Amino acid sequence: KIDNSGHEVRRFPDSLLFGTATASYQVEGAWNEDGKSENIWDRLTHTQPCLVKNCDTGDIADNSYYNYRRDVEMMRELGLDFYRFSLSWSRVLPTSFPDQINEAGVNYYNNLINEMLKYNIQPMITLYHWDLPQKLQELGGWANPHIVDWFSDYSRVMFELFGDRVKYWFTINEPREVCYQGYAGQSMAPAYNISGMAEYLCAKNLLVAHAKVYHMYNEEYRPTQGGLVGIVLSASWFEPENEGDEEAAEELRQFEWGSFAHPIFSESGDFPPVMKEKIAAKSAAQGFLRSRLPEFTSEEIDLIKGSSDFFGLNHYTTNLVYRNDTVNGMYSSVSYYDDIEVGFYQSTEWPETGATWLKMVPWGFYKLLTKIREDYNNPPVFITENGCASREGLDDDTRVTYYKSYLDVMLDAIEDGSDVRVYTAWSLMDNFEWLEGYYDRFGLYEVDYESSERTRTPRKSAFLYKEILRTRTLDMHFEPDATLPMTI
Ligand code: GBH
Repeated sequence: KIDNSGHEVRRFPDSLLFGTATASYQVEGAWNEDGKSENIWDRLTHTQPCLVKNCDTGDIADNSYYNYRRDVEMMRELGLDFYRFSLSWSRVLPTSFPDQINEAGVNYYNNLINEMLKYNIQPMITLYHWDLPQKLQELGGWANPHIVDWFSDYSRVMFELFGDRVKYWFTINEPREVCYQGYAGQSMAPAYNISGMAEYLCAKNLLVAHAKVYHMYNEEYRPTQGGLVGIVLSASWFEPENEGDEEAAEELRQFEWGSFAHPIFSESGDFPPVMKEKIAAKSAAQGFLRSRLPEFTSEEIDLIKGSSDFFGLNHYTTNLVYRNDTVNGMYSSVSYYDDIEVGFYQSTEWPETGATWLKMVPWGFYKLLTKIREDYNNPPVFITENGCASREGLDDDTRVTYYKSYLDVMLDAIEDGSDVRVYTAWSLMDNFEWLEGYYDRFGLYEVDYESSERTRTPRKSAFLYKEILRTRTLDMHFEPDATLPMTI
């Protein structure tokens, strides 16, 4: 289709929903107010402060606990169909358990939900976006199999409280980051750093917990509440560095996201075969009496298989992969990367954005969507996060180019038959970017951290997104202007 000025303009499917996302610890602030208890990010930022850039904390963040009306106003300015946010477990259940429900915390989420619904903006809720109550961490967190019950009980209370109005639920955001960064590594709370061991326990327990909650919703709440529930996986695209590296690239894909996608979305279920084989062989050679990758029972395999109404996908960037069986020069050491035996990096030729790990590689997004369609029998895909970082300032031309080019290839994948139903820009506004503090900015709106109001101002990309949502088309030549007034 050609517009008046002769440009190619592509139309999005009428049924595609557009929104933006945030997460509780990244935006809410009010870390110890109105009865909220401590979570693992409160603990990490307060006891190891300078692990985070500039020693930043989420104590105040965007102060959304008090600014929710402005947040909804921004959603209206953009013309969003939905807004994805997460619940702070320790805000609603300060003891971690359902014996005490914190009314003030519940009121906050009710106010936010009701304000959105007033303007026909659908709430999409993530139950767990990384801020585990500290008490549960001290009991082992996701490495303790009892988390299956803890997470089920918490989720049940949330379905009871909000499920009359909320029709889209995400159980867990990015198991890969939860387990591989938080338990194997130390770039996420709780920073256990027990690689080759803790992440696999975490993965197993997390998948069972997710599946239990899926079935609980499916059997007990769906009949009356009628919503959808699924998981959100992070997946980078992994491209072989050379032709001979396809096997290495595929193995990395299976470890990085197949570990969570295969048990849920494949026909056979269970962890990916290559992951089971590699870890079992490594474990035996290292003198372990059993594989460091725990096994599922056949009941658990069946429970997990098919336990998501859609493939929730967070995608940001692409890496090149090569075979490396002397990872870090420490072949005999027990670790996740030693189990995989690959190395990866980003090409210096790819355009940079404001985050060191995030280069702009739209064709990787296309390849990933194609692979999901082919490997998992074309599931409905919800893009639950996509976006890039910038620094301060309203002229975020790189982000404008990023969104145009990633949406363009998403349309290519849809034309090929990918069943993409939801697209979510990360993020509505700048927020606490975990170990990067407030340095990496992902917002369509800039947040002024010098102002006590945490003033929000639309960037160029906000005007682009608004135009895309208004017209439901993608015009590669549209040039947004951030000096215009933003209207509703
Ligand atoms: C998402 O994670 C999160 O869901 C969201 O909360 C976050 O704000 C958003 O992305 C933006 O980061 O190469 O060692 O520096 C994305 C997961 C985070 C995985 C950064 C790769 C880089 C690790 N990615 N991480 S490193």
